Parts: sequence; structure tokens; C-alpha cells
Amino acid sequence: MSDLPPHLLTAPAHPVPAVIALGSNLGDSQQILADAVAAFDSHEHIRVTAVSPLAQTAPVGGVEQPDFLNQVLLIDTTLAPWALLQFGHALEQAAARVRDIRWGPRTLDVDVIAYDDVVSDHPDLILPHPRAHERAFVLTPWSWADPNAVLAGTPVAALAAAADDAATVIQFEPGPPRAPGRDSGGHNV
Ligand code: PH2
Ligand code: MG
Ligand code: MG
Repeated sequence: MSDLPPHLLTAPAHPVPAVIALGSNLGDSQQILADAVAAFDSHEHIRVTAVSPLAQTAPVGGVEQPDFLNQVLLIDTTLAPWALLQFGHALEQAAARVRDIRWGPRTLDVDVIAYDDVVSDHPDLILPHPRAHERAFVLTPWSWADPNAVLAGTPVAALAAAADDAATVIQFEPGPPRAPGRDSGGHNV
């Protein structure tokens, strides 16, 4: 990655805000996302400032696959953009150790959606994320975490409402723990 430009490699002197999107549709997605949030929060150079509720979302694009759980984190960080992406990839790899590998479904996807006001067209890290503005599975939980969020000049809540997948995104309501000997627990994933 020697051709990465300085604005992706340079760590900021003071914490800057960034937006992270998490997704999972394989394995124990609730636990996998909770572990990812904890890992972000325990990183020395990251402070999690907001965590969205979980969104249950229909898969967008690609093959037929289970619904996702998606979540958005707002962070402050002194990691450079590239280092932040590498941290996300390390978490993906840690989660992948327990998966039944198939194309499409994933135990954990970590995307950097926005990093301060950095704009990047480098193919290995485009900022803001090139498809975030049209994906309600990112925009809706982002708007839950920050109702005043703006992406490239447009309110995130407005982008979320206009996205093709808007109607498929619902707040995930985990069911109560199942009582022993009963088979209805209200689980909906
Ligand atoms: N991620 C994708 C492709 N499609 N659909 C939903 N609902 N949620 C995702 O996180 C997702 C997707 C590729 O990263
Ligand atoms: Mg993704
Ligand atoms: Mg990804």
C-alpha cells in the first residue's frame, strides 16, 4: 500500500469524528456485533461516542441470503483513516474464525463510512463510503444514532427515507430469553 496518500496515512494530532457501519448475517450476529462494539471501545485510540440500536435489514444486492443485523457507531479517534480501516479488517478476520465460510453471508463486515471531512478517491479506501448515501441499512441506524447527521451536505435521515431499501429496515427487537420447555420466545432473526 505504498501508494496511499498522506491524508489516509497521517494520524491526527487531536481526536476526529468518524462513522463506522457494522453488519452481520451469519453466526450469532447479536453477539458478534456486541463484541465488535466492545473492541472499538477498548481500542486505545478510539472512543465510541454513540452506538445505534440494531437494525434488522433485508439483504441488498448479491445472492439470496439471510437478513442482516446492521449497526452504526460514532467514534472519535486519533487513528489515521487507513489504520482505522485496518483495525476494522482485523475484527472481521477475528470474527471469521468461527464462521461457516460461504460467498455472500458474513459474520462481520466493518465499513468506514466517513472520517472527519476527509474525501478520498483511493480505490482501497473511498471516503465518504461510495454507496452509503443510497443504503438505508447504513443511513437509518446512523440517523438513529445521530438525528442531525449530514452526509455530503444532505441530512442522513432524508437520504435514509429516499433509499430503495428504506422499507426493509426495522429496529431489531430481541425477544425475551426462552423459558425452558417452551418453544416461543419472540425471536425474530
Ligand atoms: N452488506 C453488503 C451487501 N448487502 N445488505 C444489508 N442489508 N446489510 C449489509 O450490511 C449489506 C447488505 C456488503 O457489505
Ligand atoms: Mg459493507
Ligand atoms: Mg466491507
